[in-house]
Amino acid sequence: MDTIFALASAQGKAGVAVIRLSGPQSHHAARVLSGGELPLRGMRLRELRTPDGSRLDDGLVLTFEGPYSFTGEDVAEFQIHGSTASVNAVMHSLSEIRGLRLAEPGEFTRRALENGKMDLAQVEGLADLIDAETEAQRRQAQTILAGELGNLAERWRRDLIRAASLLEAVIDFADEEVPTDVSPEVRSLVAGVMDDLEREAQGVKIAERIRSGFEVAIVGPPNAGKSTLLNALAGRDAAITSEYAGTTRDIIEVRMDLAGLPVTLLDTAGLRETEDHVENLGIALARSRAENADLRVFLAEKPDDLGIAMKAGDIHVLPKSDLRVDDTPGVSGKTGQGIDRLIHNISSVLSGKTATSGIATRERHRVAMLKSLSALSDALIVLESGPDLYDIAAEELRTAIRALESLVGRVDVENLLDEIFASFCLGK
Ligand SMILES: Nc1nc2c(ncn2[C@@H]2O[C@H](COP(=O)(O)OP(=O)(O)OP(=O)(O)O)[C@@H](O)[C@H]2O)c(=O)[nH]1
Ligand SMILES: [Mg+2]
Repeated sequence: MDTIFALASAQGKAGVAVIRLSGPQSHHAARVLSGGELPLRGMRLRELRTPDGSRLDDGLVLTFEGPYSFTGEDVAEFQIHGSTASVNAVMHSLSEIRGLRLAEPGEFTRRALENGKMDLAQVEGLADLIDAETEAQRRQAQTILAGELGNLAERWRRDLIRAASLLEAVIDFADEEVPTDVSPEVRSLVAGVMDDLEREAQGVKIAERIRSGFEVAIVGPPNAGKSTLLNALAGRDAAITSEYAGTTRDIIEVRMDLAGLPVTLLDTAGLRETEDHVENLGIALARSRAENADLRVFLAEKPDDLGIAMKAGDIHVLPKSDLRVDDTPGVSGKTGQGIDRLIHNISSVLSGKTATSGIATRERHRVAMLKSLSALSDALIVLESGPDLYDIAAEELRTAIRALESLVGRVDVENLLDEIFASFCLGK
């Protein structure tokens, strides 16, 4: 096994940079640069020197002894001053030590997976945590990283193994008197797991939104003030605004953290009948993006003459509230009036949607759960035929169990690993 090293902290200037090593030579390499003995596990402040004696930096040297480390191997870390030149100098010295090489993206985590320090779902949770920008993303990633999907899968697996073994007991003792009918217990175990799986599979769609962001489209007639509103929400001039109707033609996207939820706001072309070819292209784009968005904000006097149907949860607000003489509530991108209430309304609709998210977060999880569900519903059908077909029912249960095992990477995942690790950054 090679010893690998990489910068674990971000590239660029920083107070401190962390360089991590993992593998059999990692403690040896740490001793070479820090000029002396190090504890198997612990921390020392040392002067770091190149193998031929010139000074690199002062730094903390941390050592971890496998298997009690992130990767499960012997690990060492240098915490040095975070300049590009200091990092490069230390990395260069490490590259000259025999048996050491630069890590590939995700390689530390891959070793942690291979050494059983984390399961595949936790690896995905870690990738999500590194990418997390908002509080909802952080919380969701932490749940997976803590191993909760693995725990859930383990509970389902135990129930299904119990169900399969009940059936097998009947098969094994087919010639003898079997005192009890096992099918009610099998049925109830299977139905319990199926309920959980259905709920979790449905929750994945929302969980994926938390990972990748909700889309909220602002729609309305030309000149309603959509672009002005987008700019006010974004806190910057992301879109051009003008008194000419038909200013916005492309979709303008602004990513923001809206009360802890990741949201991509879409400003769209004003909806109207027009002869202008380019404007019409923009209007068609506006309609299709608005249709597919998670939520639409209708900025219009009347939301129903726009040719886009309002769906449950959509929000209607009256435009340019600063110009109104009556006191009907509305919003003004110009004065900021009503913006807080609009943000509150958007975030409460989206938070309402997140309530149905479960623990599973990815399409991969959903596919595995659906596969398991379909085998379980087949098993229930076969069970109806009585003990003669119990062997077939048991086989269906085993198929369902294998599908669940793929959630945490016990089986059938070799082909997935490259894809999952491709999303990792260097040094993780
Ligand atoms: N008084 C007032 N004027 C506004 C408000 N919002 C926008 N305006 C003005 O109305 C005009 C149109 O604003 P935009 O934000 O470009 O409108 P839009 O809906 O994006 O228009 P299109 O891109 O053409 O569809 C501009 O002159 C803005 O300054 C508002 O809340 N109050
Ligand atoms: Mg506009």
